[in-house]
Amino acid sequence: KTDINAILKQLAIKENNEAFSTGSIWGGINNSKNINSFSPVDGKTISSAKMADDADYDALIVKAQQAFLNWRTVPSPKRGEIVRQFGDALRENKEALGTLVSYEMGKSLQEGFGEVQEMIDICDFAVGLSRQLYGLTMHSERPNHRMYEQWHPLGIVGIISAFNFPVAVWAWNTALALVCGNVCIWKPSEKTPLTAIACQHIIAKVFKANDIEEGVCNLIIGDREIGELMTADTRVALISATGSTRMGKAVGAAVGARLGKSLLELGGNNAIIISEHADLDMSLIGAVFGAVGTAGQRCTSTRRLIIHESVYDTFASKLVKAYGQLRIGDPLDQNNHVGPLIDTDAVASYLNSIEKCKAEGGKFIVEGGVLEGGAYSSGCYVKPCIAEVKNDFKIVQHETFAPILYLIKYKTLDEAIALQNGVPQGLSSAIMTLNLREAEQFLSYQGSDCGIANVNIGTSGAEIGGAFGGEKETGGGRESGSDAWRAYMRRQTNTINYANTLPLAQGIKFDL
Ligand code: UN1
Repeated sequence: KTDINAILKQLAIKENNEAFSTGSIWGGINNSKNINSFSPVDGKTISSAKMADDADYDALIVKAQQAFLNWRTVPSPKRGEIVRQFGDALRENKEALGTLVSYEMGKSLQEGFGEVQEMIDICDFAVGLSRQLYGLTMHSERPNHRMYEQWHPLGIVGIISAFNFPVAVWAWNTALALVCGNVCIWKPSEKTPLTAIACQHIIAKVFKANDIEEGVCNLIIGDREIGELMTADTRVALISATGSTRMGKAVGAAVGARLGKSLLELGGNNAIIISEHADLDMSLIGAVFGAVGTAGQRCTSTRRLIIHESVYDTFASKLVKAYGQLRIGDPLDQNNHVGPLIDTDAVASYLNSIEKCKAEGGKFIVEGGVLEGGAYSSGCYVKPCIAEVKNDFKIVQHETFAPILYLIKYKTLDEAIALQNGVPQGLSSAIMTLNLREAEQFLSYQGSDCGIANVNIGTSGAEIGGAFGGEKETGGGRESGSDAWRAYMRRQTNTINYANTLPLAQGIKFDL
């Protein structure tokens, strides 16, 4: 049995949940407002964290601004070395942190460990990147001139993260932002403050061991008001926000109003097309993991299956059988496939979506419902369910963060692609097919309109090496691998004249 108290102790939460000695955790000292961290696993309150107020926020910004002045002068590979040490510290704490993620957020232990693995992977990626922040050089149109571009740090990067990946998304942003020379302020989800405090302890120790001043990596525990202060603040150069489309629109508008930079990772409405040329057994694993993994609470969760009419009945019955075998329960017990939803509000929204789906004519082939009593006493455990629907149902167009899977039938690939694209969101997509023509059409300019498009892989479980993000209401931002680092830097074009005359561009003559 998992000893949560020992884990809290290892992560320095129990004995000191206000501030680690290297500081940078900001919670109001005279503030009576606390955030309770409640585990959806057993309904218990794990601990509480103090909320920061406006004055804390201001003090924090001043400290971060000060820290930036020095941090930007540390050579990037040296910053990479600190991130390397952070990755090692995560390796040491993988089990404890992964377990706390599972307990505070409710995802399965395997997925909790997987989330910490993503953090380790992005650290490794960022270490290499710290020597590869390349700019281009260009040929000037003028003789004896040199033109090139450099990438400079932005300053303060504000990170607003969601409960579903309570620590990995922070690490994706932080590891890149740090090697790029920025300082960070993290506002985690109010639903998962303890995993955030644990991460702050881990990273603060690394900074301290390297004699780096406080203020490079900061954690602010607060509610929406703190988020609003950050988004409106011209001292925060970039806001990287992960969450619902509703939240993202508010953040995008506030940051846009001051012409700041934002990187938005918002909702998805991810579909897998199951073609008549699909390997159905492989498709089953991708579809079921995509739909019920993390209890359907990933941005990349599979919400819709678009199935060819010739394999529809066969595949639907495979799904029903597979759902019948799912074990729902304590996510810390590795025998279970599906853990709880994050809280009872999420359960209410799940129930509400099922009702709406039925009202629009959805036919459930696997019924949903809330599990009660005994091991389910937190009230957060629900049954993954499956409904046959039409793509244009209002509820199908909407992202419900819960394990509700919608089935849609198609005849032609063009129709399937149009259905797949026919939603406001554009994060992840997939096709299951062994037919090359179908696969290539799906990946082409006439195919999926999403930021992520896979063949013979489900919609969730992206690796950190690729750029992560999506189009349309998903917000357009890209995090993690590829050249996503550019979002954390400002580009400067430099032209140097080493001639003894000053020719003007475009051949303009201007003699004095
Ligand atoms: C998210 O759901 O916010 O692709 C991120 C995946 C994970 C990340 C999901 N690597 O499912």
